Amino acid sequence: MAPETEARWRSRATDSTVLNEDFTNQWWRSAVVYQIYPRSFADSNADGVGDLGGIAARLDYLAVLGVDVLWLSPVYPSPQADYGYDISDYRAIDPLFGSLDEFDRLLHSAHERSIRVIMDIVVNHTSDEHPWFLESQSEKASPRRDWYWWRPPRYGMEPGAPGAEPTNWASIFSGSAWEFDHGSGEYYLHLFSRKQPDLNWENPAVRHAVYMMMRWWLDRGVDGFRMDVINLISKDPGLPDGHHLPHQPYADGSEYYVCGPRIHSFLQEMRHHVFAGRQGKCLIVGEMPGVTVDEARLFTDPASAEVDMVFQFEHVQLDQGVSKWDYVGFDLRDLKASLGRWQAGLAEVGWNSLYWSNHDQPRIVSRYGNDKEYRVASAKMLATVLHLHRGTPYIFQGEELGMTNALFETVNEFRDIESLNQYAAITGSGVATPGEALAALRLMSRDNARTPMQWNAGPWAGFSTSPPWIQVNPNYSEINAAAAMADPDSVFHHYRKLIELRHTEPVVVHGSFHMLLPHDEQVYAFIRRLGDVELLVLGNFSSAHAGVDLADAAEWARAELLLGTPPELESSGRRLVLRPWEGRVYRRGIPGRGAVEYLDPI
Ligand code: TEU
Repeated sequence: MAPETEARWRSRATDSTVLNEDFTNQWWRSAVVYQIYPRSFADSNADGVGDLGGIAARLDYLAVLGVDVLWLSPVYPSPQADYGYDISDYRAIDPLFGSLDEFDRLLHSAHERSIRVIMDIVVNHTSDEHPWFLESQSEKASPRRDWYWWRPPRYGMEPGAPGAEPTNWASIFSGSAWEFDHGSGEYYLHLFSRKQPDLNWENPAVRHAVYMMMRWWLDRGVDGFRMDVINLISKDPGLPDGHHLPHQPYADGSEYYVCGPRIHSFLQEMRHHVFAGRQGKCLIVGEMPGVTVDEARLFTDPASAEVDMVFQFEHVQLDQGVSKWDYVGFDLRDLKASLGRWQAGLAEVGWNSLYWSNHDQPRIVSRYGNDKEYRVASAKMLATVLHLHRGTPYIFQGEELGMTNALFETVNEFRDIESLNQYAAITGSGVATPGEALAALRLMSRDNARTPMQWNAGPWAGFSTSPPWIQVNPNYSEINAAAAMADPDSVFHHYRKLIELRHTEPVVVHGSFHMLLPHDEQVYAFIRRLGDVELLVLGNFSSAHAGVDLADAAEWARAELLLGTPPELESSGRRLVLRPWEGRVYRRGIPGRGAVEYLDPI
């Protein structure tokens, strides 16, 4: 990396000398990451599927937005059974997306714009078409047999018969987590689809093959990795049966593979072998379903030398009951309790990632916001509340436009393996009618996030000149990047301002976090404090005006309004008033720190 570019990046790191703590090695604390799902971002060769050429053509858009890092969902060769999260060659680019040369050019163009690029690496499992698995499956004596989890049928059971699986574990994509291989008469483990066999990280040869591959991409200039389900790589080698779930054909085995017995030693070994000598240059974020606050402290404590931050799932499962398909409604107090706990838990050690959306979650404005009358207001408010927490924000493509969930009429319009497997499983077993199954998919399917990026009001929303692989959301004529960039009051420009704030205000990056009004059902309110600067951040999660009862409301009402629109209703001494779905940010200097003392940091 050219020294001047490094210098320009370091200058971006908000002046941390204020705190005399060396954050320069943790540049990502003041960075904002933009996630691209290449299949749905921009198509440059008219095949209806997004590609690297499409991303390259939109780098200036991303530079105007002001993001610091691009996270590319997988672009490696893949049979696309799980749209790239099933990799058949780790050291190439799928022709669907382009070529290695095109990738190198994209990387260079991004770096020229001071935008880093991290790759999505999927090493809990490979594709069943990866040469490693094909060789492993070829014969029991294969030198790669132990690269995967092969086991004989359950003792005394007819091979291939229901119940003969080595354990009773459910796959995360429905059905058993074991696939019977007629050729060898054994089963192989796949926590996701049968086309995604799990790698056996107990085998050091597997681990070192992965480390060499990751170094290969770093040597090529990439700036780090988002590591897919990385807390699932260590399984309890005894492979015990899991506990049965009501009305489910298979059991929950997660206690034997989520944050398994050797997870910390594997991640420390990975960090050492892959990132030694690259101190402070890369970002490593681990996706960790089921991770707890205490575990995240260990994973992200710099002293552990494992990962820089994790994606936890608590705040995106609050509206889910026994499964993601069992919608139970949303209560703002649950959200504040969850995010508040993560803010407190990682206040002294480690670091939080901050996200509402990604390629696995429905659109947040449709989920926790209001995608009808108050779409713009709620999209802005949700962004304000999230981006001003302490941690690194992630924006999923289209979130900066306030894109909404799609309108899927029939099951044939869905493309996602998780959704289609779920539909087949619950309608096939009679647990749900097709109508009930479809209703659940409409709410929670990952396809809600994967409809094409809406660039303009032209054909196919400007995503492609050909029919896309998945339908465009019909509201693209209103919601699109061209219209948003032309409207200074748009959700896009609001995100731009939030990113600017993170780049210019040390309190946004380094300030302590203090939750307010935890029991208020309408308002999300908190304080950020650094030195003698305080921010008050407010968000109204309702379609009604909301009062904010604070002892020093009158003082805040006179403070500087950093973001949001001046209040229409006069604030009384003890109460500020927010419009429906409004977000607002005040800043004040703490005079002689005599200011009102709030709740201790929770
Ligand atoms: O997701 C892991 C994961 O936890 C999700 O499958 C999640 O449970 C579910 O989708 C929530 O609805 C990662 C990738 O992000 C996902 O796209 C892949 O399908 C999965 O791993 C397997 O690689």
